[in-house]
This record gives sequence, C-alpha cells and structure tokens, in this order.
Amino acid sequence: MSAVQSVSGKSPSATPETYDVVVVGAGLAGMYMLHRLRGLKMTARVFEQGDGVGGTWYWNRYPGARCDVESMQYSYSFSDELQQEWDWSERYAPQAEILKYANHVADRFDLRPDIQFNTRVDRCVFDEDTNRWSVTTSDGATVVAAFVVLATGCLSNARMPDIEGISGFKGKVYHTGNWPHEPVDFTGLRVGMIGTGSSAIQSVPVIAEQAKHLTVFQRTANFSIPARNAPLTAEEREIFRKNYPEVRRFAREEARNGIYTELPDRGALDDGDNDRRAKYEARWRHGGLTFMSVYNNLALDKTANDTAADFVREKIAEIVRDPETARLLQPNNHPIGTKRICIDTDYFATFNRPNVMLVDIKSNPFEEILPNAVRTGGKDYEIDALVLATGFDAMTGSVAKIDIRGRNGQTLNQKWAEGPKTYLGLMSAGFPNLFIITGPGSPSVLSNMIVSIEQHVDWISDCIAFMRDRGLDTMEAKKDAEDNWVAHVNEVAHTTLYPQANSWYMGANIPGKPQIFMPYIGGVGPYRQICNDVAAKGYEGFAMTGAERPRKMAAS
Ligand code: NA7
Repeated sequence: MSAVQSVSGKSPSATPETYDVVVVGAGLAGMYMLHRLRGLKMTARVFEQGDGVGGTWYWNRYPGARCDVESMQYSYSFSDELQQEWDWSERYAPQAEILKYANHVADRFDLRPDIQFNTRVDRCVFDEDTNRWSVTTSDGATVVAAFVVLATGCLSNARMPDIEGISGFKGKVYHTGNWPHEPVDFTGLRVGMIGTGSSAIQSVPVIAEQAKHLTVFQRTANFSIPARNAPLTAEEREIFRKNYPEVRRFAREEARNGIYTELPDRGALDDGDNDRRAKYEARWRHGGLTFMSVYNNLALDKTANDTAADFVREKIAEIVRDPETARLLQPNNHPIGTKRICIDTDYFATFNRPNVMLVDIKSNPFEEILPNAVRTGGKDYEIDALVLATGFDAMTGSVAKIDIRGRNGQTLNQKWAEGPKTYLGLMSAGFPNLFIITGPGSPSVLSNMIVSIEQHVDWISDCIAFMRDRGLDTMEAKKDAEDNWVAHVNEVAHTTLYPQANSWYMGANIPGKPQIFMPYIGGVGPYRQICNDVAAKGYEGFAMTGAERPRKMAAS
C-alpha cells in the first residue's frame, strides 16, 4: 500500500470501503482534521458516536455548562473569515452557543457529508501485509484506511461512580458528562449532587435556583475563582478581531497555556504582603483562569503557592456565612492549581441559600444509596433526583474503549497497562499510521484546547502530506524516542507541584489506573517548537517505510 496510490479516492469496486484516513470523533478536533484532509484532497471518513458534531459540547449539556477559557480565544483560528464573522455573546459562551458554533462550522465548511453519525468505532486492527487499518464500527461494518486519527477527546468518557445501591435508586440519575438532550426540570425536587469538580461548580448555582432543595456531597474541596462572566460588547469583540494575528501568535508561541495573557516576570515571594495581596485582589476582581498567572512560580514553589491558596481560602471564608460550611469548602489537601482550577459564578455564595446543604463525605464516606436517599455518616439524606458530577476517565478512557491492535497483534491497552506511552503525545510505537490528537504526553488539557487541537491537526496533516509526496507507506514512533519522551514528560511534571494532587491529570480518580502525570507541562510554545523541529529534521524519532518515489505534483 502506498499513501500515494490511495489519494486518488475511493475505489468504486472496493469492498470494504477504503479511505485514506479514518477519523474517530467529530468534536472540534475531528472537524478541523476533516477540513484539513479535504484541503489535501484526501478521502476521509469521520465516525461519530453522537448524532451531531461538537464532542464535549454535544455531551456536556448540564445546567450552567460553559467554557472556562474566554470565547474570543476558545475558537478556531484557521479561518480568518470565521473568526471575524462569528459573534460570541458572552465572555464565556454557554454550552448551547459553543454547540451552535460547532454546527455552524460543520455547515460552513460542508463537513457533514463525510461524517457518519450514531456510529461508534469498536475496533482498529493494523494489517502488516497491506499496511492498512481495518476499522470496525458499531453498525457491524468494516472499512479500510491508510491512516487512523483518534480525535476522541480527553474528557469524553463519563465515569459512573461505584457506590453501593445506586442501581436501586428510584428517582432519575443524571451524569453531567452525558446529560439528556431534552430539558431537565428540577422544580419542586430534592436533588443530590455527587462531586465538586468543575462541572458541579458550574451547575450547583443553577440547579439550586430551580430545585426545592440541593444536597452537595463533597469528597474534595476545590479552588475556584469567579468567572466574572458578562455579555461581550461589540467594542470588546472588535478589539480582539483587530488584534487576532498577534493574539493567536502569542497564544501559540509564547503562552504556556495557549491563552493570550500577561506573562508574569516575578515570583510570589518577590513582593511584600501588601503588593501581593493587591495583585491577587486585582486578578480575583478580573476573574478567570489567569488568576494562576499572577506570579511565575505558583506551580513550582509550595511557599509561593501557599500565598495564593491562602488568599482564595480567605475569600471563601468571607463569602460563606456558616463557618463550618466555609471550613469544609476551603481546599486544604492540594496546592492551588494542581487540580484543574475551576471558575464559577456564585458557587460559594450558593451555600448561603437556605435550600442548599453541603455534606462532607471525606470524613463520612457513602454507606449506600437507598431508593429515596443517600446514606452517609449514619444519616439518610432524602432526595428525589441524583446528579453525578463525577468526572471522566480522562485522556486515555475513550481510546481504551476501542480495541486497537497494532504490530504483532499487540493491543494499545496492553501497551498502556502501566500508563500511556507516546512520542510527543502524537503516536505510540508499534502502532503505525495511528495518530492521536491531544493525546497523553502533549499539553492538551493543560492548555486552551483549541490551540492544541489546531497545532496537532496541522502537524498531522503536514506529516501525512509529507508521506504522500514521498510515497511512504508507514510512519511510527521509534521506541527509544518514545521512551525518552515519556521520561521527559515525567521529569518536567516532577519539577512542578502538580504530582502532589490526586487529580485526573494523574489518573488518580480511577481506581486501579496507573498514576502517571499524563499531559506535557512544558508549555504549548516550547512543545510546538519541539514538534516543528522534529518535522524539520525529517520526522526525527519516527521510522518511515516505503520506497522514496519521485515527488508527485499536488492533485488539482
Ligand atoms: P472532575 O474534575 O474529575 O470532578 C469530579 C468530582 O467528583 C470530584 O469532586 C471527585 O472527587 C468527585 N467524585 C468522583 N467519584 C466520586 C465518588 N465515587 N464519590 C464521591 N465523589 C466522587 O470532573 P468534572 O466533570 O467536574 O470536570 C472535568 C473537567 O472538565 C474539568 O477539570 C475541566 O477541565 C472541564 P475527588 O476530587 O476525586 O475526591
């Protein structure tokens, strides 16, 4: 097989259907991947489990769901017309608006004809004789492709907690990560919420307004910063639009997290108490994720980190009237920022409402769930509906659900049994022509996801074009390059405070999952440079097979 031979399109008589590329998932990554492949005149089939595009924004429809990166930045940059024309309504767009945007992109770039909805990819098997992947889907069909791109998302495998009695609960049970499409009405109901991560922190204030009573069961208190969400004015949008070339360049090349923001030039202990407090106060008033960018050592130095953590703990104590509730809401078992920092609208103040109660399940773990109540600490908390905001099997969960078999029949799950192993987060040795978008070992979830998605899609597209132009058949990570990268990712993580938290970055939220810091914390700018250098050196660290053939003219 040669990628050169396959680019002419589907063979009309071929059985099964043959494509240059199969893309798994039609979220923001899969959609842009398809767009780039179209530009390369490659045949592609996207399989999507849901009945619509949007990925995360398709599934996470819980009340209060919105992005925690500002919308003028959490948006595609690949089309200037798109970024100039789309009007975001608020500083942080709500889920429905981001989903509308995803649908707009799908229509605008006519993506739907190549996306097969309501179809899960169950199995991908690499054939070493033909150098092709056989991809089997939930409808029983098998297609063949030279390349497979996993655009399966990092937070897309909702995790059901294993709590005794949950299946016998007689009310409705919802998971924030798999919310119904029809409206859910909690009016008059006593609702129980399990979890206090980002999804709970966004939904608690909204559910509290509607429900008769809300009981929040908290295992770990989380740091949260006010979002200060507000409608975007035409002037605010215009400032971004005029400056997009610089905003996007900075986000890609200079920012550590893919967000256009001021870069700190000093550490927290370089300022005296008053100056430091004034700076934290200013960021708290400004709102949003950039709270953690006040100083350059908050993720590195525990004493510095404590100053920011103490500031937020004091704020919680100021907001929450009941001292015992305030104490429970103050995080104290991890440095601030080492679990994904949350941003909220009135989360802490919601606990001042008479119809909201916080229950500590750290000191009194769940005993069981009864048909009409949650039993913990010897007490029954009666509820009519249960909301699980219990998170995801992050970064590897969606990939692990697919039976992926590479060289010698090895499965990816076998290979990753002790933790994900990739080179640059893009490929895994022994699995030729299989790319992962924002996979473990890349900045992904530590960054503005769209910046990282676009970088990976562009890199993968250039790589596939490189192979096509040279008539190469396969490309795969070399084992030593992969080992070095895994060691590097781990080494960089351990220069920071991040591994001190039991976070989903570490796989710590899934019983039995290997505890390895999965994303690359070296920053999106340096990471991009590494990927570009690797490509410039003829894809150093990757092995390629297939005779170099004379370069073909690009298809017209
Ligand atoms: P998270 O951040 O993983 O939060 C899940 C929450 O659920 C967290 O508070 C967990 O407590 C709690 N949890 C999970 N399992 C249980 C059980 N069995 N019992 C009690 N409590 C439990 O998921 P989110 O959906 O909120 O956010 C995910 C990301 O989406 C977020 O970081 C943003 O990037 C967007 P724990 O902390 O494990 O003690």
